[in-house]
Amino acid sequence: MKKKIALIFGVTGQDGYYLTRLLLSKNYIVHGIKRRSSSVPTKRIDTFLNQNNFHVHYGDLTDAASIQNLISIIKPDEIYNLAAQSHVGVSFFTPLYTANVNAIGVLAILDAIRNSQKKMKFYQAGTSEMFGKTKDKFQTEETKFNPQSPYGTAKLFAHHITQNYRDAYKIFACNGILFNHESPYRGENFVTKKIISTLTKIKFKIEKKLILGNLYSKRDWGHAKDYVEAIHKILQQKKPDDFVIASGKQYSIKQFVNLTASRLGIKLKWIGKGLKEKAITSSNQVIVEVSKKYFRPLEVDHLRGNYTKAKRILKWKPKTNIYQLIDEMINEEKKLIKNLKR
Ligand code: NAP
Ligand code: F7E
Repeated sequence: MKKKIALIFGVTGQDGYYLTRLLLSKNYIVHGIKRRSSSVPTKRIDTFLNQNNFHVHYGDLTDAASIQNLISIIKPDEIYNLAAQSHVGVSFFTPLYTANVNAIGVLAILDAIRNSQKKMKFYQAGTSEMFGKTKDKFQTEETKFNPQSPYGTAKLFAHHITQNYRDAYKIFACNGILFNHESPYRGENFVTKKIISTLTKIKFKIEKKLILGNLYSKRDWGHAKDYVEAIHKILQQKKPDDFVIASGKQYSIKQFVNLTASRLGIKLKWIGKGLKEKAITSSNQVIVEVSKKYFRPLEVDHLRGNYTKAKRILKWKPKTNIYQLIDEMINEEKKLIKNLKR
């Protein structure tokens, strides 16, 4: 049987790593796009670089010509757009760039697909940040969108333009609406990775303090490995459609700190309020503090997804719970620390 060809924008990121691993295990030929950068950007996917079925090309979502060229040369069966300026906080500092990549870049891919002779399926990496400030306790595919950041707003454009191209040009184009998903491959400046990495280093006396922003926002966290399985399933359906992918559970940042500390065997006591809130150990060492620096001009207070539609149609459900996720991330940090000490 002819091997399927996949093209992944964002192959060097967290989800790019897990999706590449999944598609190679399913015997796909995988092409990935990397940006030019001053340091080597392929750290996460180094392990695949010597495989015959894996190819990496230069390209950039802000360069429509590069997208058009790559699509016309590679002629993929499936295109996964995971590329984005993916940090919500940073999007307040780089709003135009974020919109160029996360919104206009998506339109450039869709337009290249529209102009192609070959039929191609398209997946767009949408986000729970599009719900933003929501009154709904659980968010579904029907929940009203109300984004609270340049990131969420740009992603909402991408969501709608994907639907427009699906309807107008009969392209097999789908949106995932993914809630937060984490792993040992998560970027260093997302809150789960930051908490786990810093608290593990504090446990091993390599660092002294974890400094965070808003402790009271609540998120629905799953494992990236499970979520890329849903992404793949979305493109294997008979009809193109949009799906919420979530765990259905919700924790605050403070609860995530407490869970991580307890898995590491660190006893914490919280004292103070607001910017003076702190966590201290039994020997009165302050190990968690709050700083204004990490607050955003607008916050999304709570997100919790309802993945009923994905369960019914995709036969998907999350496999990893928050304790397993935290333990896996802690174990990876411990390995890194061991290597550092060698
Ligand atoms: P990530 O680790 O930040 O990866 C983002 C990828 O996009 C990286 O490969 C990055 O390349 C690439 N990229 C950034 N700007 C680009 C540009 N101008 N042109 C081409 N590529 C560019 O993000 P992730 O966690 O894997 O998330 C994957 C996608 O899902 C993103 O679109 C994100 O917005 C979305 N999403 C993520 C979550 C989550 O919780 N993880 C939830 C919902 C939606 P470099 O490696 O060179 O930076
Ligand atoms: O923040 C709070 C922060 O940056 C989570 C991206 O993958 O998921 C991610 O976006 C919460 C926010 O993720 C710090 O204010 C407190 O309330 O880990 P985060 P995010 O903003 O939810 C969505 C679904 C995506 O689509 C995005 O691409 O934690 N918080 N203190 C902090 N956040 C960070 N980063 N750093 C702190 O020190």
